[in-house]
Amino acid sequence: MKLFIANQTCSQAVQIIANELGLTPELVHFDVFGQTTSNGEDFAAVNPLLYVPALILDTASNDVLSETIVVTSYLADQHPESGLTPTHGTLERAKLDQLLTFIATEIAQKHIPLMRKLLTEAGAEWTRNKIVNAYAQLDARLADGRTWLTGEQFTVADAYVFATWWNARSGAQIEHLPHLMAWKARIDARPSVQKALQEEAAVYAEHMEQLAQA
Ligand SMILES: N[C@@H](CCC(=O)N[C@@H](CS)C(=O)NCC(=O)O)C(=O)O
Repeated sequence: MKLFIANQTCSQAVQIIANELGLTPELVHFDVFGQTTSNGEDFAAVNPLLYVPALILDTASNDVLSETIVVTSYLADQHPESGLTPTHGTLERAKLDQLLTFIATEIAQKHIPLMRKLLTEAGAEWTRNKIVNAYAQLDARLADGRTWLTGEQFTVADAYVFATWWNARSGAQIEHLPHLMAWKARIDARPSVQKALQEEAAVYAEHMEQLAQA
């Protein structure tokens, strides 16, 4: 498999899940600003929307999966024994999908115009409040002492929140949320997460070096 990632983006969620499963996709870095890839491939041919993550599967027709929720859930579903996703069709799964959709729409996508400084002052304040409220919902889940967002089992939802932890870049203040901050310390220490960050940094540095020498 080949996974297209970008530095400090939601593609970390797929790396984390791959690491949890012991999968080792080839990592290709996409520079979202210059729009080049670390292996010279044309990323537009992989995902015309130019969004990471995009995963090329080892199927006969090299199918491409995109959308963070879909890629992470697909990989986890191939390994049900991992517990990273509950079984399709169960209420537990519906609740996980509800949480993943919430993370995508209320956290991940709301950060992007803030990070790109595309909003008016009023728009930025409204959006930051929405993000803080969304994180407060996650904090409230964790208030009962659970280790991970859905209970004692680490899931794709934990990986997704980690991968979109952009509050410092967007100016959303969430340091007052104690349960969420404790969750962050736990996930920072997880080996699959540390490996993802190290491998992302390595492929990013290699790509930047190539560009500097070009
Ligand atoms: N709907 C996609 C969006 C993914 C997305 O926003 N990717 C960002 C990085 S987190 C990206 O590739 N941005 C490139 C750009 O905006 O040009 C998903 O949920 O995976």
